[in-house]
Amino acid sequence: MNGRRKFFQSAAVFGAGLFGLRETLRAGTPVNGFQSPRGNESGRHSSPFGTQGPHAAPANAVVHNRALPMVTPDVTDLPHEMDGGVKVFHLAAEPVKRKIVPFKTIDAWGYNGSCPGPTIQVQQGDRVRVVFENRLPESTSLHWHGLEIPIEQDGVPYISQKPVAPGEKYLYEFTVHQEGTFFYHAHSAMQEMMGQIGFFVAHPERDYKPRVDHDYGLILQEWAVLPSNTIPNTAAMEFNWLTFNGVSAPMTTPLLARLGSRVRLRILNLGMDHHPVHLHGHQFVVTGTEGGRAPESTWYPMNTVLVGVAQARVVEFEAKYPGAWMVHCHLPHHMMNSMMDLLRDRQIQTADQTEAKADSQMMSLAMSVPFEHAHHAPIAQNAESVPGFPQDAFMEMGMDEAVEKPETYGLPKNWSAGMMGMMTMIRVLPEKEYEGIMARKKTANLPEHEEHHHGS
Ligand SMILES: [Cu+2]
Repeated sequence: MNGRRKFFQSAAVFGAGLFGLRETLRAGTPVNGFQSPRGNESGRHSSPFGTQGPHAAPANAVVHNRALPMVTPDVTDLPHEMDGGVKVFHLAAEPVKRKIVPFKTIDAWGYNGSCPGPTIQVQQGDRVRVVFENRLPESTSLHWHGLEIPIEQDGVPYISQKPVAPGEKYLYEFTVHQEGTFFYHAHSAMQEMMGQIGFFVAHPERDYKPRVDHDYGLILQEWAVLPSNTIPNTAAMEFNWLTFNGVSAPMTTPLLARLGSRVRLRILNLGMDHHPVHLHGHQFVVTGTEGGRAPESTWYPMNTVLVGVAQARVVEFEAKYPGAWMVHCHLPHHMMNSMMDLLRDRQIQTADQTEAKADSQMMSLAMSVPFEHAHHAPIAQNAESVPGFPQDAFMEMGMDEAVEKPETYGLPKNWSAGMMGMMTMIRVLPEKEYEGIMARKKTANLPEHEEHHHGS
């Protein structure tokens, strides 16, 4: 016991000074700057679509400001410019280094320095042009998943277009007559598994009812990356890293909601598995799919929604209860990070395990990772004699400081030890606390972010 206590103390000291954690975090999360600061959370006061949209609200419509934009935590929005009545976006497919947790960076492929790619948001009825550039070492194309557009725009190599060769540009242009949660992706299976996907959200011409106060998007992805390796094995059928918007818990940025507000969550899956996504403490209704809005007559209460491959599920709920509520895939192995990675050549075995061994494993981890605190919850005196031990005993690692950001402000100490894999939280906050965090975000987001902007 004594030995362990000592180890954990020294691990704490050792881990604390290792890196400039803030820098590590920022540098590893590409173009994480402008998803939020103005308007998104307050929602009612501004729109990223400005007033220049080609479609004035019909005279008889209830005019709030248009379209509360969706926020994609840990992923940025793709800006556009106007060319006459056309919204023009620039999208480049390219290799991306993605820090998925503080101690693991992978070589994924994505768009504009981001994996998943930046979120495209348009208004139903918009004419959209995407100037696409291929900076990958091989040919690719862009498929617009779920959109009813002419076959020439469908983005399937050889069938609807010539593959876009490395270094080439390609123009996509179409009118979006639908509303809903769509996505873009490469139409090549292995490229999809390298991360080539992004949201394409079409906001409805008239607001959905009831209106929501917060709108969040999560992309589910899975990766097979061997220990001490950075390149996903796209042929693997077993996955050891599971991400929301390209990061695993506890690096996922918590979603924030005002107490009493209505929240929309759009969940999109492109991988090899279907994911049952569960929300704690509240019931939700499924208000839409990858095909658009679902009629209210089809809504019924639930708290776990199965998001199948190539599907989107949109859920809404009233944030009635204050607290930090988990949102996570409920497959047990998807609620973990790859321990093999941390232990490298060693591994936790459910036979022949001793505390001393576990301690030495934790030590190897603490020395390679900027943890300020490595620990595990109490175990029984006779734990080692109980068949099956250990299970979760050595998995919990506090790294609050390594993943600290305004959205984590005020969480209980070691909160990060309880979060792994495809997991985030929605923090339902009373007005004052909510505004406090918003103020912190504003300060944190302002100047330095520009320096780390990778995109183009
Ligand atoms: Cu899952």
